[in-house]
Amino acid sequence: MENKERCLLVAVQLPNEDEYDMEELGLLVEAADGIVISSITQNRQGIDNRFYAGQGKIEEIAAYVKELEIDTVVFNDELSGSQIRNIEEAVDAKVIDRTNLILDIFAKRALTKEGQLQVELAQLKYSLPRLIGLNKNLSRLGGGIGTRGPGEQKLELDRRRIKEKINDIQNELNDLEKVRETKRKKRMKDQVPVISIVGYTNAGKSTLLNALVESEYSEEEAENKKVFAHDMLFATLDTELRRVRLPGGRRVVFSDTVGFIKKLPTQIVEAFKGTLEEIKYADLIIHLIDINDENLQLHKETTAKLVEKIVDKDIPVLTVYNKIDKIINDKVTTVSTNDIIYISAKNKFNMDLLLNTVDTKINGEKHKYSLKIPNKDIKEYYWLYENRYTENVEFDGEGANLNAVLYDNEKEQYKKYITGEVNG
Ligand SMILES: Nc1nc2c(ncn2[C@@H]2O[C@H](COP(=O)(O)OP(=O)(O)OP(=O)(O)O)[C@@H](O)[C@H]2O)c(=O)[nH]1
Ligand SMILES: [Mg+2]
Repeated sequence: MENKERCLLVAVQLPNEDEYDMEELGLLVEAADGIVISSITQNRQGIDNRFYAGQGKIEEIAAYVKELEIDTVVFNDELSGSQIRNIEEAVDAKVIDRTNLILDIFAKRALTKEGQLQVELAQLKYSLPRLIGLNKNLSRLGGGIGTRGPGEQKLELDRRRIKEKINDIQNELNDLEKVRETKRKKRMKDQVPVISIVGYTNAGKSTLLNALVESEYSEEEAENKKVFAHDMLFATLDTELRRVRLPGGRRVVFSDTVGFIKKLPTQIVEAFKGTLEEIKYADLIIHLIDINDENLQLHKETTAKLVEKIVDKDIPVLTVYNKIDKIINDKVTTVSTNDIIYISAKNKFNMDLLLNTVDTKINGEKHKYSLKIPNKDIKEYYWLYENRYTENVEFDGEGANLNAVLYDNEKEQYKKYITGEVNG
């Protein structure tokens, strides 16, 4: 507890913007392992070029810093390099902005090589214009002996190095993208449909993926396939794919990826292009929403807009409301339809309904039939056993008798084996 950075949150509220979500900023600080000591909001007509907030506010912040032993002042929006330095000087504490905070959380969470490179790229892109800010600052001071010249030279060097590094990372990411593409092509060739779970951070995407995995594998196997799910913003950074069988028996892949947030910094959107663009190749998108989210509408729109930005074609979207086990607003209905499903990923409530709906969206309607497959066509049986739901299999001398689920568009193909339709 003692070692946590003590943070003061500062938001400038402009008249034409949504009310700033201080609570979310606080959750971001916690995800970065900081502790929120207090917060200040200032209503202003515009942003102050030098100090972001008004000068009077900055003095107030300086007093807070002293009084409350603040280590770090966190601002609600992106600051320029010179603003950061001006404020740091005035308040005598470290100053960071929301983008930097998110980058910091991302840096902590990135587990894969690709994730780490993406974060580094975003960090470098964030720092580049801020070096220029420093540069301006020095020029304004006019330098003085021994400051301006070398300072500028060093800056130029830093800037060049950063640009080189950005290039290197970009190349490495391009190589990794090729590996990803190869895997994707294989899935397409094998006709394995992909379902992308998207949603605002903390909606329960990873918990849902884990619930799906549990329905599929034995306890021990499932344990090994579980992804990290936690009550914190941006618990997941890397895209995770898991194979699951739909009720009709067809194998699909569910993917869980980085959560969205309002004003996701552009450096991150750009750097995480590879990860985010996986959504483009989905056959179906599950938009997962925390039904108890106080800013549900805003967060829903944020996610929808980001998806729209990334995806350039029409991919069907299934809206899924999660966490209905702890509904706090008793006015909401929880009656599922073809396009809206209510679940509890944590309690595994309505998982069958969800999987059945996904199955229908991807493969169309299905029915269960009794079949008789003669020995000469026995490989048809093996295929069905692997790829469709089958039960009550019995072999007699002539072949296999079984029940199997067939999707409507393949009924014709199996017509000659079908002996009847099975209810239920
Ligand atoms: N009560 C309740 N809590 C849930 C449910 N599903 C998930 N949670 C909790 O919500 C928190 C966030 O879950 P995650 O699965 O990590 O959420 P996420 O969408 O993957 O979040 P990020 O990876 O951070 O974007 C965890 O504490 C979960 O236990 C649910 O159905 N009911
Ligand atoms: Mg997650």
